[in-house]
Amino acid sequence: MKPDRRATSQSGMGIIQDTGLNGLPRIVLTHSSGASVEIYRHGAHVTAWKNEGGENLLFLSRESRFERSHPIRGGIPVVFPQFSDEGALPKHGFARTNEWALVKNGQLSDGTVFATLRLEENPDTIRIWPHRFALEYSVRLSDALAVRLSVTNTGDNPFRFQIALHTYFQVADIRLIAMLGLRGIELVDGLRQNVREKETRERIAFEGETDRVYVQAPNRLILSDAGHHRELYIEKSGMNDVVIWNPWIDKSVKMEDFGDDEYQRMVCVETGNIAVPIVLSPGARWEGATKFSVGSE
Ligand code: TA6
Repeated sequence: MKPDRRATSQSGMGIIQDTGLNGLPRIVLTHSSGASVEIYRHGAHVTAWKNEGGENLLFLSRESRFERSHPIRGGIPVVFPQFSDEGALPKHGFARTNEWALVKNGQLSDGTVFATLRLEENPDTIRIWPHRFALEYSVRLSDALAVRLSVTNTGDNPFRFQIALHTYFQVADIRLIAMLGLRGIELVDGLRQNVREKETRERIAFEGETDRVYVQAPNRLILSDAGHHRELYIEKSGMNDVVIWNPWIDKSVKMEDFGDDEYQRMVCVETGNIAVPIVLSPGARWEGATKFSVGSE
């Protein structure tokens, strides 16, 4: 049976907290321009970033589950403390399947609206990852979407982690997009036994399944979406690596929470620290950020 996806919503400026799909707690930020962001506390998951015209710039699968036991498919999953299956934890860690608390929200003098969410260890995380930590995630909406993530070691022993924002962009046609800014960067190709090589292309087009980590990628990248006549600008800081991913045909069919044809309308461009895990000593704090904005082509 398909999950009950009914949502209750209110409209308004600023910040509302309400109930989203399947009764999951949700936060909606609305900017005076009409742009908005929807965040589920389940995973601190940004599921929509809409422009003034109400168009969602992020991809969200029509087959996504909205259940406490599963990550949401699309939007911006927060990956922590493990990337993919590069360790013994559940794939991409546990931040995306835990409920975060809303600790702060408001409006800045320039009109930016924001919400800050927090996740700390709990008996379930301690059982699989025996560390005390505090994650804070701040989501700011202005004419851009800017997110900032921090990790603090609140325990007595050092720990190591990987972290990423697994952002799904909504594109008009995967065959018409290109990633710009990665030429000359070393990549690890997850589809070819993690072979390492240098990217030679100025414009990276998508012609099949793609799953690559670009190590020490530049801080400013462009996703050109010719079908939508727009460019998405991705600016990162404190995050070294970039992943590009599209499941293409066969993998899409195997993913039960993803439509068979949906690979044509999405691409993941992920920012994070993946190739070299971060080690935090007790009391230490790490911080990284990514800003997304849009321009016309
Ligand atoms: O970031 C790329 C990746 O690790 C791929 O290998 C792919 O499987 C994807 O993430 C999605 O993972 P998920 O656990 O959300 O199905």
